[in-house]
Amino acid sequence: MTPTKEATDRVQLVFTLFDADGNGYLESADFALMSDRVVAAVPSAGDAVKERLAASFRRYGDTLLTELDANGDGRISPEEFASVVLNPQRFDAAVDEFAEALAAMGDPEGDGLVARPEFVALMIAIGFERRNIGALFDAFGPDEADRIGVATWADGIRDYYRPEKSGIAGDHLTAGVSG
Ligand SMILES: [Ca+2]
Ligand SMILES: [Ca+2]
Repeated sequence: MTPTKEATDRVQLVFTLFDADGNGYLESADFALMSDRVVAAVPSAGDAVKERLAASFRRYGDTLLTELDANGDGRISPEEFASVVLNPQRFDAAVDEFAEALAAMGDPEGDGLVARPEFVALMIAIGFERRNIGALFDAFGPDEADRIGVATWADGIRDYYRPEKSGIAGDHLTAGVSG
C-alpha cells in the first residue's frame, strides 16, 4: 500500500518536531528532551498522569530505535523514519499508549474533557504551530464550553499515524508548514 501524500507529510513533520535537539537524527536524548517539555506543559496534571506520559515517550523512542534503525548506528535518520508509514502495525501499541497518555494530560480534572488552553499548551510544547493547533481543535468540534473529549483527541492522534488516511483533522497540523 502506498501512503497518502498527507500521511507522508504528517510523518515528516513528526520527525522534525521530535528531533528536539535539531541534529537531524532521532535519538534517546530527543525523547527525553521532548518528554520533559511536554510533561511540564500542564503543571496541574497529577504525578501519575505525568509519569505515564513520560513512560509513553520512552516507549515510543525505544520502539523507533528497535524497529527503524536499519544501519544499527543507534539513531534514526530521516530516511529510516520514512518507513514508519510502511509498517504502521509495528508502532500501533506505542502510538496507542502515547495517544492515550497525551490526551489524559490535557484533562487534569479527570472529567473526560480537554479544554482549549491545555490542548494548546501541550501541542505548543511538542512544537506544532499555534495557528495549526487552533484549526485542529476546531476540527475536533469543541462543545459550547470550548472543550473536546479525551477520546476524540486520542482517536485523532491514532488517525494521524494512519498511512491510508487523508482529509482528517490532523492534516490541519501540516497545513502551511514547510519541510
Ligand atoms: Ca536529534
Ligand atoms: Ca540509524
